[in-house]
Amino acid sequence: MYELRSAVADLCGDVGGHVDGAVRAEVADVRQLIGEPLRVAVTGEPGAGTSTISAALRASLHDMTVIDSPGSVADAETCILVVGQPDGTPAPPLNPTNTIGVLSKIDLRAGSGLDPWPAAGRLATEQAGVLRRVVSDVIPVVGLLAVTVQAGRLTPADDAALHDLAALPQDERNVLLASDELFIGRACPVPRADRERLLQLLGRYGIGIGIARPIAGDLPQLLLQASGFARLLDTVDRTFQQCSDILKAAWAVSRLTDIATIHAQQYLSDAVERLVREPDAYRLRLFESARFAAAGVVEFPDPMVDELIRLAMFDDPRRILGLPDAGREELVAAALHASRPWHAVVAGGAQPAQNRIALVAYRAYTDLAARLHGHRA
Ligand SMILES: Nc1nc2c(ncn2[C@@H]2O[C@H](COP(=O)(O)OP(=O)(O)O)[C@@H](O)[C@H]2O)c(=O)[nH]1
Ligand SMILES: [Mg+2]
Repeated sequence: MYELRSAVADLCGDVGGHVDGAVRAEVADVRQLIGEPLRVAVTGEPGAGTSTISAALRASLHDMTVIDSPGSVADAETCILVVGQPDGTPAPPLNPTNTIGVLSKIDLRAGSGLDPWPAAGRLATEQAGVLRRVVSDVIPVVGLLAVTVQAGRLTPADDAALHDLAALPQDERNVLLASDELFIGRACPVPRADRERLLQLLGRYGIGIGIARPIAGDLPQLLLQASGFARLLDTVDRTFQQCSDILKAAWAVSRLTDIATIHAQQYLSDAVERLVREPDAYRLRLFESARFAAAGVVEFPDPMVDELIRLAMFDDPRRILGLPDAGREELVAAALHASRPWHAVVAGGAQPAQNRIALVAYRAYTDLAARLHGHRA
């Protein structure tokens, strides 16, 4: 299989022999990074819960490098934006092709004792709309519960303390769980230090779940479910990990382009240009188009932007066309059908930037149809 990242690594090797000094070192750096695991930078406003999400991801992802980068965005192929206060400060210049949004601390958004999930789901959907030029989705989570479970922080002593709390009269439990101050400060048979620790590990939402669990309930399992973290891991897997070839290659190409520009290095910029024009590298052209369209730099209707993203990110025709069960004939027809609106953009005399992107998409669909057709013969 053609690997984009190998093609870019080869380019780095070749260019290294033709340039020297700082440029050679920077190109060697890029080559080195291409071979390393995919990096995800986790960013957000201070206090949004960035470090907590980073720690939970680090404990869960074994083939990705997680960079906790509050404030500014670290250099990485992918990004997770932790949304703190909705309508807070403007989002950093990120892009839906490689950024997932997370709405964290959702347990703190509901009144005490209430299920935060219904409101969190609505708020996340609303934020996903507001941030649709910045992130591909906004996923609500309780980061605190995710890190406590995934990093294995709960001890048998914590479990025992939860059991002791569960044995208290219902009224007493309700009062304890009414506020952090009452939970820590009120006289109670469970030692204060134990309660402080539980509050730090689980928050009142998690403690409530621990207390209410059925006798045979698996506590980590229940807490993880309540954290909503599985959906985030699944999205990271589907849209980052499974697309790591294009994400790493696109990142490297954009780094190399920057290096060529900064150092006015013609040999390097020519080499990048040649690579990007190669027929096998069409997904790099698609990725660039998807990036511009998704960020709103070039205007297209949302469904067309989604098509560009799928064309750039996925290899599997069924995933690109959104037809998981289709046979070849149906896929060929769908690819040709999907090419038409893009052809119409080109034929309609659009702006040059729109035109270029529409041509790239049109060719991608017609090539896909031809490839599928060829397979059948
Ligand atoms: N209740 C609750 N507290 C959280 C959650 N996530 C983080 N926190 C707490 O919020 C505080 C700030 O979190 P941190 O991850 O350090 O935020 P950062 O400044 O964005 O890195 C810490 O005391 C965390 O324990 C959450 O999902 N629920
Ligand atoms: Mg932090």
